[in-house]
Amino acid sequence: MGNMTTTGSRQDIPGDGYSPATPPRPTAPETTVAEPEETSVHHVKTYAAGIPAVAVSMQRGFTQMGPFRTAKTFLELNQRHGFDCPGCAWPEKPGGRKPAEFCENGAKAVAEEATRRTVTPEFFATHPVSALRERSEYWLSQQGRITHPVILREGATHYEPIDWDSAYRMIADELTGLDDPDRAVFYTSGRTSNEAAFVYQLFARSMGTNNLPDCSNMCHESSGHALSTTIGIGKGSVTVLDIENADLIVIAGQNPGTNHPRMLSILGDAKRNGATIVAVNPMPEAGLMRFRDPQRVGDILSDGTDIADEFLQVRLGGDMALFRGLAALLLRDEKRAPGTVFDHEFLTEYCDGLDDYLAAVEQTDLDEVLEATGLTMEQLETFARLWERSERTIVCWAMGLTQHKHAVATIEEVSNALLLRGMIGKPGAGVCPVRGHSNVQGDRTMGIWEQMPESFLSALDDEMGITSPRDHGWDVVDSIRAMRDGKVDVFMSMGGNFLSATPDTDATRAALEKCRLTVQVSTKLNASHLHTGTTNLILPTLGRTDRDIRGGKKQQVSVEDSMGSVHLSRGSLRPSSDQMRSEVGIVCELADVMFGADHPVDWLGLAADYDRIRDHVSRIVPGCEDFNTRVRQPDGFLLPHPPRDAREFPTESGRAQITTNDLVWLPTPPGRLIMQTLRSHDQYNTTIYGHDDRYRGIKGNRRVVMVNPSDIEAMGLAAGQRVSIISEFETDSGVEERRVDDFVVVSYPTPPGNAAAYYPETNPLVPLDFVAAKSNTPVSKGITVRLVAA
Ligand SMILES: Nc1nc2c(c(=O)[nH]1)N[C@H]1C(S)=C(S)[C@@H](COP(=O)(O)OP(=O)(O)OC[C@H]3O[C@@H](n4cnc5c(=O)[nH]c(N)nc54)[C@H](O)[C@@H]3O)O[C@H]1N2
Ligand SMILES: Nc1nc2c(c(=O)[nH]1)N[C@H]1C(S)=C(S)[C@@H](COP(=O)(O)OP(=O)(O)OC[C@H]3O[C@@H](n4cnc5c(=O)[nH]c(N)nc54)[C@H](O)[C@@H]3O)O[C@H]1N2
Ligand SMILES: [Mo]
Repeated sequence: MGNMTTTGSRQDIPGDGYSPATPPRPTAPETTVAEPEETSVHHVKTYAAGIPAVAVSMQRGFTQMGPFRTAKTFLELNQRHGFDCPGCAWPEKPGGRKPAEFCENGAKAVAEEATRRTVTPEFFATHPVSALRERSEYWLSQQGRITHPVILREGATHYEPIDWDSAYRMIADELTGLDDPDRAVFYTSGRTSNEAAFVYQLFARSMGTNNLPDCSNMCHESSGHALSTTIGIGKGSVTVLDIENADLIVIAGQNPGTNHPRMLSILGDAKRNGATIVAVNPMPEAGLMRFRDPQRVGDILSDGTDIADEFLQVRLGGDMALFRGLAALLLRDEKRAPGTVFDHEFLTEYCDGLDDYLAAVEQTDLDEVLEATGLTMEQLETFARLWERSERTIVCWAMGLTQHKHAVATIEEVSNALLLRGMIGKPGAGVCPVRGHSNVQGDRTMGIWEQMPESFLSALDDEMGITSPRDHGWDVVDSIRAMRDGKVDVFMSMGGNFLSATPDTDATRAALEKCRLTVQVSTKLNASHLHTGTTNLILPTLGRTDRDIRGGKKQQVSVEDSMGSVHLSRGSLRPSSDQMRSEVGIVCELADVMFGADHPVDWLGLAADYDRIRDHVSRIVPGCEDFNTRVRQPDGFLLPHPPRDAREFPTESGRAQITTNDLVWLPTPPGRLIMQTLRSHDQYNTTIYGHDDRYRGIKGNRRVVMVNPSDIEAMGLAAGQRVSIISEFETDSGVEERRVDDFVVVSYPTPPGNAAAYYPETNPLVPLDFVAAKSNTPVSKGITVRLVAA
């Protein structure tokens, strides 16, 4: 399998030390949380899922929820009449859903939300904020669900309870008193439902600002930007059915075994249908290598399915060079046998920009490609051969492509390679940016974006009777800059953990502390509640799993998955406190206090019946017509996607754009490493479940830096040694440095010159101004660092 040399043994399943065959059965949820002690490093796993994954799921459920709630919760997860998994945005397979349509990490995400542990006013009375600041994100998130609205008043040492009406009054007074509505910023994290997202952006725009940064700015913004340019719509062009029917699937910069485990089942199906799968990744990720489907008895008993047929262990940031190199070989072969490689009919009928691009491809220096990618000519030739033979090619990607300086250009290069062979808008082929948060794509559809197009704004104004501002607002990075520069008084956050998720933690902390009022609508405690504006409010909200009753009616919300399919989600668990309110309720009640009864929007009416929100949306968002009826169909409905549906490209010229960019890659400077920040198997973004990274064989500590053994030796270090990581960032006035201490060096088969460490512990190393061209996404996967012995 490719050039993978360092792997663990596949026989090590029963004794891997993590996976009891039968999970323990505590009768009540556990309540004590210990901080971690030490690191140990085992073999890198070469398989994912299987029995250990099932055992972990059940154990997580018991620990957080107790047995009864566990059974109820897992039975309803991702079922037609249940709730949508808050874990990731991977779609459920339409039609026959399997009895347990979830994965180990979905189960963890659910257990974390449905936990019976609680953070009450008594908790806040006994824990001063100064003490909570010393705690890790792990400890904070393990305390459980926040039960009551609480306020941290100016100069206070503790949070204290506040009633909802006073909280709304305080926010409304602050917002009404602003000199300029743009002195307020409204952040959204991608778990927010369509309905909540819609009323939230309506609130911000009614107030007069487009300052609607969201987690997508740090996530797939580069994909949206690139695809809008190339195919005219910033969303993926394939469905699950396409994946099952593709004959070549390339998975670049994505770790599905951990972050989208349900994707592995579908990849397994695709393989059984004859697909070849190519993994492009600096890390030999377990999920890409071998997969045991816990839903297939045969797989559990055997070694499972080899997922990747080819493993291209690319250097960090080498993907643009890989796809340019591919194009160079395609051009060479097309010249040798004209008409056999390129899809000329497609190119002539649908595409612009071919000649300029081929002129650039002609100039490709293949030696540079090999240096940039770290691959061999043989691997590049194999990749080209697979690409040329494929009739139905799909490229899937995630953060490994989007979080680079040249992310937009890289994704445009991927798109070029597909367009050359006419791989957009036919069954089994296309682009597949795999989204992160479970509703991050839906939030955008509902208007959460600082630069929504005029077509949306004017439809919104006509339907709702408001006048939306037209100037673009601030995204995440620009919001932090504005806070830093004293331009923001009020920061509100609909979910998420703004402080820890954003780059340059120290700078962001200082920026947040400059606000007069910060407000978080949250389910669980996190660091953003502890480094705040002068006054801070935490408003406790219902999650996906919670029953939501309003106006005497059981409400349901909707979400859009990674492939543009919209469906309902209904929570059913009894909330941990009667003080929690739904996100929709919170926004609408606040708006009612703020705008009064004369406002053109009937805010309280919307909160009493979410169908009314969907009715408005159905008249504003193309493709959502008849929302309430269609979303109640068994699998919901699919939003239109002109390139996928009809090879129509809604670009300015009406044609797909083949784009030409200068080749960029990331050489490693002498004595330095290029480092990526990524997720372990035991976290959901900044919510840390535990300190093990099972598939990578790392146990007991997250403050580790994974380095190739040859680099460890060259730097005169040793595995297990404690180091500081110092990042270097060139500016006009010299090199800026940032530093984190107390990390342990782990010897790991990452490419020479490349390193990896976990997010969010390493976010202090990512400079605020180090962003991707065009998308403004923080460069979390390509920072220059040096390691210094402690
Ligand atoms: N359990 C769980 N599920 C999640 C999340 C979670 O935290 N936990 N987060 C959710 C969210 S918001 C998101 S966005 C997704 C994230 O899903 P991923 O994008 O899979 O997440 P990362 O851990 O950031 O992994 C990036 C992968 O890209 C590789 N990579 C890094 N740099 C490069 C590069 O330059 N080139 C290539 N080819 N590969 C590279 C890394 O080695 C790693 O395998 O997952 C979602 N699902
Ligand atoms: N260095 C580095 N930084 C990164 C990344 C990286 O790979 N490397 N990845 C980036 C990516 S892809 C993303 S998406 C962002 C994630 O950024 P965010 O979305 O801001 O962060 P999360 O950790 O997902 O937010 C967790 C918090 O959300 C709240 N929450 C959970 N569920 C709900 C809910 O249903 N409703 C409400 N109101 N609140 C809820 C809880 O209080 C919890 O503490 O981080 C980005 N930052
Ligand atoms: Mo994300």
